[in-house]
Amino acid sequence: ELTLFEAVAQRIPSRAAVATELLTKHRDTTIHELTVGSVMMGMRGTPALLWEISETNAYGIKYHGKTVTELKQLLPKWPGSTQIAPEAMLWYLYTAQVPTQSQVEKLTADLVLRAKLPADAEAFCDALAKDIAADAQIMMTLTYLARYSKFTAAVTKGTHKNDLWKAVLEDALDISSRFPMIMARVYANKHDLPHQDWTTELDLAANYTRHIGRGDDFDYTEFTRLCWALYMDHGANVSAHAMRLCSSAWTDSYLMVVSGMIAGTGPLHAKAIADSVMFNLAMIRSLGQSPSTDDITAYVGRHLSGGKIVPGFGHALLRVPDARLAFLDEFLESHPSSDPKTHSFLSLIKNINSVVPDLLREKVLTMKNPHPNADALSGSILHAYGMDVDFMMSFFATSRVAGFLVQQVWDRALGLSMERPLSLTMEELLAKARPA
Ligand code: NMX
Ligand code: MLT
Repeated sequence: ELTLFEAVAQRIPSRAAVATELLTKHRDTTIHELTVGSVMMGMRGTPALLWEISETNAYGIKYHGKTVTELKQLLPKWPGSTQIAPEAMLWYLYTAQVPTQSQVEKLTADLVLRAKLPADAEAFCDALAKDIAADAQIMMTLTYLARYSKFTAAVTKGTHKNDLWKAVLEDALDISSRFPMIMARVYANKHDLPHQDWTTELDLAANYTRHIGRGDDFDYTEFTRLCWALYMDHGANVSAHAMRLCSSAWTDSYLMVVSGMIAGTGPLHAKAIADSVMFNLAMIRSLGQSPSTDDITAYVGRHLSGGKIVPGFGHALLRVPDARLAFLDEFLESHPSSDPKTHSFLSLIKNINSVVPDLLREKVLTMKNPHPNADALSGSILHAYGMDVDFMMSFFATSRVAGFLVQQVWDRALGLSMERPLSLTMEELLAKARPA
């Protein structure tokens, strides 16, 4: 049975052959016409970045040709769990192969053993002031850990560029397990909980929930597995694009990951998860626990009249409802809360999500997709499980980062070039656009 390193090594020649064909036979073939709109409007719809791990378009995402629904049937799960094991998803993203249960178990044991932070990094993390936002503490600890980058060490040592992917894969696996470990450590520090040693008896999600004092809550662990498997990749979104850019310049994997997190702090991107929760809570404070549809419509209408964004709605790429939302909905159906207050809170969020699209259609005529995106529900479920809003971006970044690190390994395995598009002024653009 192959190890992950062997499985990646085995796949490289066939993928390198495709890259060579593209670069030799088809290098000058036109695949897209660039318009003024592409340049002026954030490159929407411009197919410009090579992506090895998924095809993401207006209709959703396929990982190596398969939908999440298909992968839910195919990929191994942990005993007693109904969710894709995130570690199995990770293996699949790296190799395009469905792993055996024992391959997932061995990968997971390896990840858990890598999770332990060096003592100086633990001390650094523990010394951070508790009132620094969780996301910032996690970024600071990752930045500190850059001194341990095996990729940087390999570059400094003068390793042949064809072999750098191996050092990136080492960093990638270290970070994929250290990230949730750091998040758990920061949570425990902020909540005065004792630290737990991670055990190879448990998968990453179960170690994480145990560390944050929620090991007995099986549904919480299941929700964690669901989200970590579901959010690993979504193509060239803002945070992944930031990481892709840094990766292209051989930035070390720890700092590259921090670049993605910084990009995620934008309210139009991952901060929308926390913002959606805060928006909903503010609405409840203003309208009470069971507002009518008319009350919700009037409240959101006033918000829109102020020229503000409703977090959790719209999408830059998807032109169909966000498939991840259906998975979150299905989770709520199959794991109803026994607490009536939580149950009614989540029912209200679902009601808000069903009322707002019509209002957006009416009030924001230019909006291309008024449906709720995954962020309209994900954070509220986490909130219902008791998670503080300043951890929410990191909770989802845990898996986005692990997924993007797969891409970084392939960036180096395929020897992709540094990103450096041309910039142009509006005058240059006008000169190109105006008829001669
Ligand atoms: N609330 C109010 N106005 C909106 C919203 C919204 N949720 N979404 C889009 N618009 C406006 C947008 O500002 C733009 O206005 P204008 O014509 O004045 O420039 C107009 O509608 C057209 O926007 P679109 O072309 O439909 O969307 P775009 O690609 O520019 O932006 C988002 C996509 C996701 C940035 C935008 O929908 C948004 O800001 N949503 C709220 C924040 C959010 O939920 N982000 C998370 C994204 C998804 N995710 O899963 O991470
Ligand atoms: C994401 O998962 O990053 C969001 O859906 C945003 C995007 O894909 O642009």
